[in-house]
Amino acid sequence: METKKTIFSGMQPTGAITLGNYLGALKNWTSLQDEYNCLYCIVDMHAITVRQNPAELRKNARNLLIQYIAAGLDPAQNIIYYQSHVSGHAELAWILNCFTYMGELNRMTQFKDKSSKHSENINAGLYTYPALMAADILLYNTDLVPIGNDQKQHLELTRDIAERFNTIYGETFTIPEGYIGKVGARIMDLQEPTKKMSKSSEDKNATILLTDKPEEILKKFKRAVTDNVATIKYDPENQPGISNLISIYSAITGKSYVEIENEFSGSGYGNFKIKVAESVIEILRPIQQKYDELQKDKSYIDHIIKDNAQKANYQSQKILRKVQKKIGFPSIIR
Ligand code: AQP
Repeated sequence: METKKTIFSGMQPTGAITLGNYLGALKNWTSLQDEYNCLYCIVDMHAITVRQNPAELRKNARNLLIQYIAAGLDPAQNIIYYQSHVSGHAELAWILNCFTYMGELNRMTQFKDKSSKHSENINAGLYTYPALMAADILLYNTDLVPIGNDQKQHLELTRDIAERFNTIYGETFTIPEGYIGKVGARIMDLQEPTKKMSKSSEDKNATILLTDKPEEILKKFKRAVTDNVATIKYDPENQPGISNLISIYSAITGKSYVEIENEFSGSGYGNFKIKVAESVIEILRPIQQKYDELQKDKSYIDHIIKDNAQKANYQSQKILRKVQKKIGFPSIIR
């Protein structure tokens, strides 16, 4: 019998998730669940590398878990869980920290970016974030990791750490690969279309949230920054705003950029913005309905949280024990 490959991915509960998180990641995850064993984590331990309000963090984490399910991830088929409920992540991260060089961490562009954004709080967790990410992935013998471009460097480091460990102690970790499937769209900020749409953005008009009401979505698209060229053409360098709207419309409708350019040739920006907004409203409508229903079913969600954490704990213990034995930690006497 051919065993299914394992996929691991996660999102940080650093805010309400955006259309960028959905089109770039979550939407694609839902198409993987039949073919792979998937673990989708809510990486709350990563989130605290930036200062969080505790009540907000707890709320965002629960909402994110509900959004995973509302967007189509089946909790009976995928393991959907909070990182902080599986202590193996922290335990393996410590071990991997001892196999990660400072020179490697110094090269990570995300650390440079985040430390310049949060210059008042450049903590050690932000610096060693890639070792925790390596632990997330290696803890489950993950084969494939669907990641955006911004995480490629971290995956490379994960592979290096795993290979280093395997060379010293013998075959232990599966060496993970990036998942090259349908490439998720990179969605840009509606107000500053040269930077990516981010859930932690301060400008409410810059992001579309998965929970935004239809009228809010329409309003935000109408206010989206465009240009004076007056042609609907995919040209991110010269027309970043319009190109972003094209890529959103393409990710939703499955139409190519050229098809979209032809469909809207001669059309004004105002009309195009409305069409894009309507497509977003329609794709989010069933997700929002399901999200509202799930929010009311506290006991069902609590059951999923408990049940999936148990499954993840069970799987993680196997590899963690193996690693602990290989490095020479004494066995626990039961
Ligand atoms: N704008 C985007 N377009 C496409 N994909 C995106 N992702 C994030 N933003 C976009 C993808 O969403 C997943 C979750 O990422 P994360 O929660 O680990 O954090 P992030 O990448 O840092 O996302 P944000 O929204 O920008 O969060 P903050 O504001 O907290 O930094 C990843 O697969 C990512 O590629």
